Order: sequence, then C-alpha cells, then structure tokens
Amino acid sequence: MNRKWWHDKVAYQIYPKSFMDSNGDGIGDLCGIISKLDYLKSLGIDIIWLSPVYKSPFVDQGYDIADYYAIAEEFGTMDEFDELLAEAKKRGMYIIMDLVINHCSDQHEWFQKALAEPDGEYADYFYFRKGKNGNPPSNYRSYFGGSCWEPVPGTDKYYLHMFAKEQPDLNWENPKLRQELYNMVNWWLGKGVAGFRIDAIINIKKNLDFPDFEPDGADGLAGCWKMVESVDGVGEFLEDLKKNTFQKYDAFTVAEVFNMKEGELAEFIGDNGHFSTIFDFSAHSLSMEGHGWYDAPQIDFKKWRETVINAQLEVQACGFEANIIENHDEPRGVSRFLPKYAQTPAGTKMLGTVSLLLRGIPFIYQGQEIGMQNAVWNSIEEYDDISTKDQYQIAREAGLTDEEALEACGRMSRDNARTPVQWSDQENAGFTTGIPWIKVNSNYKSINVESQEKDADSVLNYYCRLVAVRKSPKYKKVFTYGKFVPVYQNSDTIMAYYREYENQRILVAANFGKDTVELQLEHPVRGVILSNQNKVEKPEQVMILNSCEVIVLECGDCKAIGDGVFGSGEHVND
Ligand code: TEU
Ligand code: CA
Repeated sequence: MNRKWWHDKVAYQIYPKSFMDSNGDGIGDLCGIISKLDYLKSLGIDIIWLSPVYKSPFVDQGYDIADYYAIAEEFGTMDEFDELLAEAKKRGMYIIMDLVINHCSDQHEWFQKALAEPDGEYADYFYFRKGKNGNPPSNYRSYFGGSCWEPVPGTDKYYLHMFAKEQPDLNWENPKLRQELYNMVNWWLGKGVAGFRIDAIINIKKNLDFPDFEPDGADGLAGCWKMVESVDGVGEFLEDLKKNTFQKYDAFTVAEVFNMKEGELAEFIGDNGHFSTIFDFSAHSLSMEGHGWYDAPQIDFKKWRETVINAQLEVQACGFEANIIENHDEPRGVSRFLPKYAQTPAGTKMLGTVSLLLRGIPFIYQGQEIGMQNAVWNSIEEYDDISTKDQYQIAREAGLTDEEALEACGRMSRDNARTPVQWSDQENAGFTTGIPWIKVNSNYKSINVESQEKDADSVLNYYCRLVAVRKSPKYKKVFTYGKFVPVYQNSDTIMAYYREYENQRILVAANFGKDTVELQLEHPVRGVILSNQNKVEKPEQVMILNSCEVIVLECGDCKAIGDGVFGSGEHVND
C-alpha cells in the first residue's frame, strides 16, 4: 500500500448552519467557524469537512446547490471563505468541501434554462422523459418519499429527482455536463481546498430504460435505490471524474456510498481506487432493515460488534475506510449505539475510544467530542428536516399514532445532529445572540464546551487525550497502519481488538455491559496508555473491566506482523 498524506490524519465534520453564529442572525457562518479554529486545533483536528456552504434555497439544507461558484450569503462571502482557508492553513489544517454532483437545485441556472427550453441543450443536463400511459416514466420512490418524477410544466414530460423535487438529477451521460462539473471541482481545488466529501455519488449511474421494480410500499412505488443497485457502469464515471480532477491535485476524497455492489470495494478504495476512502456505514445500515424509521430495528450490541468487526476485516484487505459514530444525517451516536445506562460521560468516552482507535481515518462530528445527545422533540412541527417529515408520514400511513410516529422520529431524525453546538451554559448554548434557526437541545446547561474545558475529567478533555494518543509519535504508526485483530468475541458485552504493527501490539477493550467482567489476558501488558476510569496500574494475567469501562493497553512484543493490508507481511512503502 502506498503511503498517503491523509492516512494518519484525524478529521472533523462541521455542519455550518449549526456550528457557530458570529453575526446574531441565528445561523452558523464562516466567521463563526474561523473563531473556533483554535478550539479544533487543540482537539487535534487535521482535516475539516464543511457540509455545503454554496448558494442554495436550503430545501435540503444546502444539499440543493443553486450556484457551485458562490458562497450562500447566509454563511458569508467568498472573501470570508478564503480567510477560513488561509487561517486553517496557518494552523496546518486542511479544508475539504462537500461535493454534491448527483443533483443540483431546481433554482440552478442550468435547470431554469432547461425548463425554459424543454427540448434545448440544457434539458439534456437532466433526465427529461415522457410519461407512460399518463403515468410517470417509472414507479420509483425518492429517498424523501413520493415519485422520483415531477412533471415539466407545459410539456408531456417529467424530470427525474431521486431526492426532493427541488433536487433534479444531473445527467452524467452528457459529456458537456460532466465537463462543467469537472471545471467546477478543479476551480475549488485550484483555490486550495484539500479535497472533498462526495455526496450520494453511487446514484449518478442510471438504467436509462428506467424499468419498473416490484412495488415495496403502500404507495405502490419501489425504492429508487433498486435501480441504483441493478445497474452497472458507475465505475466508468467515477474514474473519469477522478482522472479529470482529484488525481491532478493529490486531493483527499471521502465518498458517501450506500448500496455498493458485492466485490466492488477494492475498486472504490484500493491503491488506485475511485476515491481515497469511503465512510463505513455498516453499523448505520443496521437501522435500514425496516420499511422506515418506525420499524427500524433497535441496535443490538452483539450485532453491532459483529458488523464493525466484519467491516474492519473486509476493508483492511484492500484499503482504508472512514470511521464515524454519527454525522449530519444520523441521530447522535451516544443515543443510538449506547444503552440507556451507558449514556453517561464514561459510556460516551468508551464509544469514542472504540471508534477512534479502529483502523481507518476517524471523523468526529461536531459536538461528538462533548457527548452531545439526541434532543427531545414534542411535535412534528418542531422539526426542520424534509426527510423526518416524510418518515413521520410513512409511520402515520403505516397506522402508527402521532405519539408513536413522533417516538420513531425522535429516535432517528437527522435534526438530532443539527441542533446547535453547545458552546456554553449561556442563552442558546452560546451558539447565537439571535434566535437559533433550529431549537437548542435543552441539556446544554449540563453538556457544553465551556464547562468541559474547565473539567480535566470531561468528555472533551478525554477526547483531546484520545486524539493525542492516536497521533502520538510512539503510537501513530500502529493506529494508522496496524492490523485489526478482534478478541474476546465470545463475551456477551465486550468489544475488544488488537492493533498490531511490526513489534507493537495495542489492546483496546471496552465493556458495554452492566456488570463487571474479568478477562484472561493473552499477552503480557507493558502499560496503560488510556483509561476512561483513569486507571494507571497495568493488569497482570487477568483484566477486570467495570460497566462502561474502556482501557487501552500496550502489550508485549509481537512477531513481525503486517500493516494489516493484504494480510500479514505487507509493509507500507514510504
Ligand atoms: O445523503 C444521501 C442519502 O441519504 C442516500 O444516499 C442514502 O442512500 C439514504 O439516505 C439511505 O438511507 C446525502 C446527504 O448526506 C444528505 O444530507 C442529503 O439529504 C442527500 O445526500 C441529498 O443530497
Ligand atoms: Ca450567522
């Protein structure tokens, strides 16, 4: 495996609208981010992923882009963006942008021109198709509910949108469109962004026959992802994109890929993969086994552990993935992956440790470092997110009461990750002096940055130590390239693994259960590297882990162990 500049970095996702408001309009902005760069530096962050900050009507909170070359005035100006870039660079930090090129906003000039001339050249930037027997061209349901096809006014045609109707899909079969996108990507790379998080990119390849699929819901439609999963050829587009853009700049790219086909992983993240890496959504996908949020299975610890372990073992054979416990589309990780009794500072530190020391590049989502949790939502009107409102409808149409549907949304809504970052116990959690665009989590007085900065034993200060351990000169290589080896899998409540590289072996062991567990150590312990119970005594022969305890131990020598890629024996080439 060739060594890459981003391999040993720690990344942080900012959802700008909820991060920090600098001008009192209740909306987070670029100057707010600049004001917090030193805070992120002290946390040990290297790479910052900005969710979209482009001009947008915000139907899907900026994932509906109306001008790829302009900063949304709600977030600030291009000068302020350039200042953010410069200030990040001064601190040795990298900025990656969110690249949303499966679709644009219906307010984008391309789409407006297409509507004006439905048979003109811009109509071919999109998928304009005639209906069938008075119906839409196919029976696809969008990710946000309803048909994927919207009538083109004044015509007998429809346009395709796999997300909201305000997000028309871009026609990647059109080389002119692709070139327009490549020019835009290179313009941002030329400005000095270090790369991109790439949005929903698996959806760009369509089956141009738009065949119907077996309906899978009360609406008589079929999930649009069935078409995505059934068609080949996305790789050709992704290679074309990479060769014409990222490759020229050694850019770091992390793709959001659901619905990847079996056996395609190496093509996506291998040494010559389409992307530097992709997110590991395997644990998040456990919630997608129902018809919607209302019947999404609750996370079972052993199933979660097995899923994480299998993903680690599969990926280390061909590359790296990006590890998360949450993002702007998911509920808060602490609320989702920890049982109620573990939703404490100790449990939060435990979950963070298990995630950040896995093999792969860790992404911390804003507020995760202080243990932010799901909010309490009292009515569907309190929500902003279009996906949540759709899921509420799905639940009600499935016969759930308002209360039951609200419980499902409260558990799964993306808005749980979009409540403002809790900076202090002051009004609006110190996020804004104005009226916040979305409600602040009511627990901000007990969970906030300012109080935790003053507490050496806080979640925040533990995360600082955790990131420092991962990046320390002594352990950087083993945590970056070390082989992942699961252990104690026959236990009902332990999640534990070794990281092994050359003669180093580290044990990460966590007890997600309620009861204390005694474990027979397999290797002599040299010392305690990190403990969420502040333990310093190294265990001998037997290790005792209390409920919600995690410990990181340096174990005795191990024989020449591979760097975890392509099995044992392979070493990283400098
Ligand atoms: O999310 C993509 C997305 O949600 C689907 O690709 C995914 O398959 C589905 O949700 C699985 O449940 C990205 C952004 O992260 C999200 O915020 C946007 O709403 C969406 O794309 C549209 O841009
Ligand atoms: Ca603002």
